[in-house]
Amino acid sequence: MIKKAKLIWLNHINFAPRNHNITKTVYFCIMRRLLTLSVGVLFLLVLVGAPASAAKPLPRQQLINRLAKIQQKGYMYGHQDDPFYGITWEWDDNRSDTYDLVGDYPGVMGFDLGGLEMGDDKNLDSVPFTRIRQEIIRQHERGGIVTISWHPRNPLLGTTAWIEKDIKAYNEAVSALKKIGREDLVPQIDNPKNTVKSLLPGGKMAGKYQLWLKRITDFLVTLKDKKGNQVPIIFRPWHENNGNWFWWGQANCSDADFHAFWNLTQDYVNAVEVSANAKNPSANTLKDYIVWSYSPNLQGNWTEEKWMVRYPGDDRVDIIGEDAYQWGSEADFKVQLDNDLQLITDIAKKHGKFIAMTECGYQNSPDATWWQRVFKPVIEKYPVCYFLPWRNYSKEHFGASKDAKTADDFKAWAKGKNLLFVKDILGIK
Ligand code: BMA
Repeated sequence: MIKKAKLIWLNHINFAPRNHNITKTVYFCIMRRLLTLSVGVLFLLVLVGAPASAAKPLPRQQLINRLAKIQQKGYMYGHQDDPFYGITWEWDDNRSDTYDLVGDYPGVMGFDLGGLEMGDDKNLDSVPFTRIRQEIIRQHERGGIVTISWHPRNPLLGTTAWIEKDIKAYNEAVSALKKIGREDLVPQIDNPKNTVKSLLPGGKMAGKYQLWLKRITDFLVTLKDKKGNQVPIIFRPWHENNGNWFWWGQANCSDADFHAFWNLTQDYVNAVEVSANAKNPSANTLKDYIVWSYSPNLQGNWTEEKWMVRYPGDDRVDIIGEDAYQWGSEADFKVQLDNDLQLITDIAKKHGKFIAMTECGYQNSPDATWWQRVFKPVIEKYPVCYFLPWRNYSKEHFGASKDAKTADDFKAWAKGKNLLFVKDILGIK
């Protein structure tokens, strides 16, 4: 394009001198030579510059560029565990609540690696990792986008990701044992608030955490398309870290330890080598395939200063997400969501990042008009790149489905131009 544009410019420029003291013939002869010379130089420049300009952007950059273009068009629908089960079915192949309702797959599909760190065959929601791998590749090959979260167990206590629940269960067991006079059976546990610290270099569980990271990355490097190329992903570890429910939450580890932990995780993952990509030889570590998403939970009254306390840094984050469910009243939810989206939009603009609703929904969809009446008017005020309702299964569902009360409302929304599914983003590379 540049080459052509320059030539056009050379052809159109007015070379005629204002002062006619040389003949026209001599003048045009000189100008023709100059023109030939310029074209030659231009040709050489193009040749010399060729290797640099031919270098393809890294796959992670391609995904970032694609997100930017998609965002111009609208916002994508995302859904957790979409192809594994829905409100009324489980483990069918090639089935999706989203597809059954709107005839297309979510633009973004979410998958969770919780349990992989233990060497388990299935994740915390009973999805076999072989199936997760297969569906990640399928989503990529159909032209959709993949995001991965991780709810690992507590490495110090050997329990779950939910430290609050674990401590409650422990305390209940202790009082039950005390009641029957069997204090001697009370298991001695480490202080749960030391969990993150124990994983850092020099910590009691530092070696175990290296093994966990190895298991996670051993899986990530197997995400290859039919041509053997690594699948680019959005990775979203240590989410909802401003809450107190996860062991990496703000109430359970210091901000300094959180930063050290994020960096340790990211630096390990990024450095892992992947097999060669013939079309893009410079893409050779996981770093080149991962878009990093940082996603605290809905707070409703953030200040920028408070929000920034745990932000890993501009060189470490590409997407600023937020997990936001309506648990309480509709009025509170709307105000809180609006406040938070305003704040993260401002931060994202300043720092050159995307924003996304990395988890969301209203559990079991009790309100038939929730999507368009409550959720849509708020998110449409902001440049949200995608929103991802959590999983649909019989006991707990958040996403679109013909089996949910919200089916008609969501279907009507999906008919509009802004809500994007895989077919809507296929042409956007
Ligand atoms: C939570 C719930 C749990 C689930 C976990 C990980 O929000 O949906 O039932 O195990 O996410 O998917």
